[in-house]
Amino acid sequence: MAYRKMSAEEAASLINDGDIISLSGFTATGCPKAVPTALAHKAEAEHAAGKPFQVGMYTGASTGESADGVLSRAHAIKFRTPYQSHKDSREELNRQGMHYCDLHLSELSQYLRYGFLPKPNFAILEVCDITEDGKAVLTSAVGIAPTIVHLAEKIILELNAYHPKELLGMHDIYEPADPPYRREIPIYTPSDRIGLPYIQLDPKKVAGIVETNLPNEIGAFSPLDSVTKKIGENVSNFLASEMKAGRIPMSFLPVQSGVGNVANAVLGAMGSNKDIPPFEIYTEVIQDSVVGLMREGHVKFASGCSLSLTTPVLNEVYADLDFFKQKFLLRPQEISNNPEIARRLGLISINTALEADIFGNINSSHVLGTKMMNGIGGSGDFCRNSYLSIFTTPSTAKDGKISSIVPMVSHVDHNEHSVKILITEHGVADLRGKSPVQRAEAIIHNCVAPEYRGLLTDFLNLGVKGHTPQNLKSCFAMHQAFAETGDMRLTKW
Ligand code: 0RQ
Repeated sequence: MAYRKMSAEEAASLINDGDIISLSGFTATGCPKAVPTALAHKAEAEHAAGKPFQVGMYTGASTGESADGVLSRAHAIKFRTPYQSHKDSREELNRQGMHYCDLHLSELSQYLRYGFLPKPNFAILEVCDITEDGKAVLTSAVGIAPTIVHLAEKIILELNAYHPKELLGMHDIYEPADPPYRREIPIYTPSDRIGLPYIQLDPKKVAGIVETNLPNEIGAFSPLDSVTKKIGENVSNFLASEMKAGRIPMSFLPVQSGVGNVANAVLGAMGSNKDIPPFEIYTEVIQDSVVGLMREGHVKFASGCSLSLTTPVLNEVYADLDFFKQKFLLRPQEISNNPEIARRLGLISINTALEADIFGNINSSHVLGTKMMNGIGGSGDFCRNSYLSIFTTPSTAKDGKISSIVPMVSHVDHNEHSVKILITEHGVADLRGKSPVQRAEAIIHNCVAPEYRGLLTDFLNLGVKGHTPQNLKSCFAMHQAFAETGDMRLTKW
């Protein structure tokens, strides 16, 4: 079958107001770029003509400037799930210009198959190759692509020459059956292959192919500072001590590590710790630090959902594809983040908190309780099901005016029952097997910044009776102080 080649504008013209589009990719990698950009222009033109134009949008995770950025600024998104991290999309949803459903990333594909959300009208995929009989090779991420090609009425392909066709073999495409027919997912080690190296789609559904040559849009990391470096050291020293204590096998366990600057720094520190043996990664985002660690032999293998690499580092991988194809495997997020597999493999999961409370609850998503930052992402998939769930955070934000550790989190993403370890630049609080008061003591003593330690100790000693001595009257006083004065450092409760 010969596919119809078309321009991005022609492809965008097929999409109507009220349609739902669904995109390949995961973080700003592997996402279509030309068609969403043309769609944003179409929306602007329609709005200028006084006509409504908005679409629903399903993605793997966040996207980049050429999808979330342009579409948010064009006010072209009505509904969005499951994760975003672009500043303009954040602004749009926080002013309630779009409805945003913040969802565990492993769940979206089955959510769609179960009919919990409407089926998409369009699946827009970035591919590096497509055969006449519909074998599509994805680029640097998988996301929800295997599911949306089946559910969508029409498929638009962006054939992006930036990514080599030789990526064939880096993906492992597998979609589980739905209950009551689902069986175990047969992954027993991070490198196990269980599916196909391409997506089999129906060529008859392909509305057109848009040819592009565009790089991914992953932003650079902030340089390591003394705080992120110390957090990294604290995590790696803690893991080495767990090994010595016999609670992590000498061969180590597969590691999952989250998004952002802190997560990138933590992995780097693990690689340079001599007491940690070479390890495997079973995660969703593979960030820059992994590539160096692989070359140095510290990371043996990485299974993920996306190569969330900055362009220079991705180019390095593409220049040495024979080496890296033996080392990386990209899976759908339904599999990379699967609770069954996280529990079976015994993952060590390391994610970043925006805020933690003294009793061990974590807020990963909401700034000061109301403003969405990014979303829960995969942190919930991993936190609840891993062998060891670690959260890291700098102890303060905004030059010490915010304590990341507060009496009660202003929004709960992960609760005290799942969070096992909290680590800041000051130290490690091991929460395993502790009562609420014991957890609070460990967190205040080991993790809280010195200038907030007295304040939080006094909070704990306010004399509240009960299993969890939470003072309901004062538990948000630090947040309120920040809202009123721009500083959480209260003088009294
Ligand atoms: O603000 O941007 O104005 O400087 O929050 O803080 O320290 O740079 O954090 O880049 O490591 O990201 C939780 C957002 C951390 C990320 C989060 C302010 C701070 C700064 C960012 P500025 P840092 P990082 C798998 C796992 C959820 C999803 C997840 C995330 C900005 O890791 O999105 O884990 N996680 N997925 O100043 C107010 C506080 C604050 C605060 C920090 N307590 N109150 N502002 N900040 N603490 C991957 C995927 O799911 C795809």
